[in-house]
Amino acid sequence: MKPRVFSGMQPTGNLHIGNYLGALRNWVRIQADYESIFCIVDLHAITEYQDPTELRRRIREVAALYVAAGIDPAQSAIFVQSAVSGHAELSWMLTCVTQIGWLQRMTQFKAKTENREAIGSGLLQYPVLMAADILLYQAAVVPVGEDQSQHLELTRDLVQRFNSLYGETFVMPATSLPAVGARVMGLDDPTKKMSKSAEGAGHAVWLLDDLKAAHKKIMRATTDSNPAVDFSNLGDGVANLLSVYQAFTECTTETVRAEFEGMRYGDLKKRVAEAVVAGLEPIQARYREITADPAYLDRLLDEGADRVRPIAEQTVQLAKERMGLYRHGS
Ligand code: ATP
Ligand code: LTN
Repeated sequence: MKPRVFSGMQPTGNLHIGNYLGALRNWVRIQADYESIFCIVDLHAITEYQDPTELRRRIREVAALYVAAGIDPAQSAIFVQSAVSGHAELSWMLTCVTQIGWLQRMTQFKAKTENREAIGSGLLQYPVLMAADILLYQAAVVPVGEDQSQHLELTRDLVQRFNSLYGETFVMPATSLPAVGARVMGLDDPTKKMSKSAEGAGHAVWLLDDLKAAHKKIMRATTDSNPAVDFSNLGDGVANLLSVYQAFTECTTETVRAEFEGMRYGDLKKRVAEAVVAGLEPIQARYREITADPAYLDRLLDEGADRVRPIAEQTVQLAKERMGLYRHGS
């Protein structure tokens, strides 16, 4: 049997090229080598208020983008987290073996709660739910962008703690980061990670951006006061553009160096913009095809949930049995 891979994205906003290069494209690449399970994590999304109508729409949009980017539903299961009750159940069991201090140390929690007064406890619990997602399917590999590394370390700590308290139960999952594009930075501010929830029209290129608009955003990206590419002195903005180019064209670092050393920023941006547009065009074409038939997506998500539910149920039973919960085990 193939080892399992699990990953997910929150339906909290438009997907951007960081989500694609950091995670989604890696999923597409490895899906054939694993029993692949890809989730739309709506329970994570509600850790911050979401307008219900908008959330419903976004769930379908993210699902359609998974397929448009190349996830093959015949090969990989695609489903919505809240359709499988085991996520919430296992999350509670794991909560009880998690120390509050582990959660308070998470940089994402700290960043999201900085200068805020009313903080929902879901935000603190967020990494426990993420651990439940992964452990529910006994996933061996979790392909994500770099910002999720710390959450995966916490998942491994939880496996260790649970297994040592209750006996071997969960598979230890490994993190898989892409070689290039694991942390795409904002176009308007290359010191900040490109993010779904950031404000600012020039911050991110969305996967569904009008292609002309996408081109324009790259042309307007923040660089630095140098006139041309100098590899001995690369500013953050230029380094980000070069890695976006390398990720989209799948060329080597040597090729990038040879092609761009000494090139003026205006010309560099044009090349990067062309590479991004060429990468987005087929995704958008497939997206239009997929969304032309709404029933297709419903079917696909129902089938995905039906496929993974028995695995989830088995793990929940096992965890209950190990913990001595009512009527499980002898
Ligand atoms: P938000 O910033 O609103 O929390 P997000 O853009 O980080 O949202 P997520 O749903 O949290 O999006 O992330 C989905 C996947 O995309 C994760 O695997 C994450 O690591 C990856 N990812 C997110 N942003 C980037 C980025 N800028 N570069 C590379 N990978 C990214
Ligand atoms: N926290 C992740 C989304 C996520 C996830 C997961 C990723 C939820 N559950 C399980 C990998 C495996 C994020 O990208 N913000």
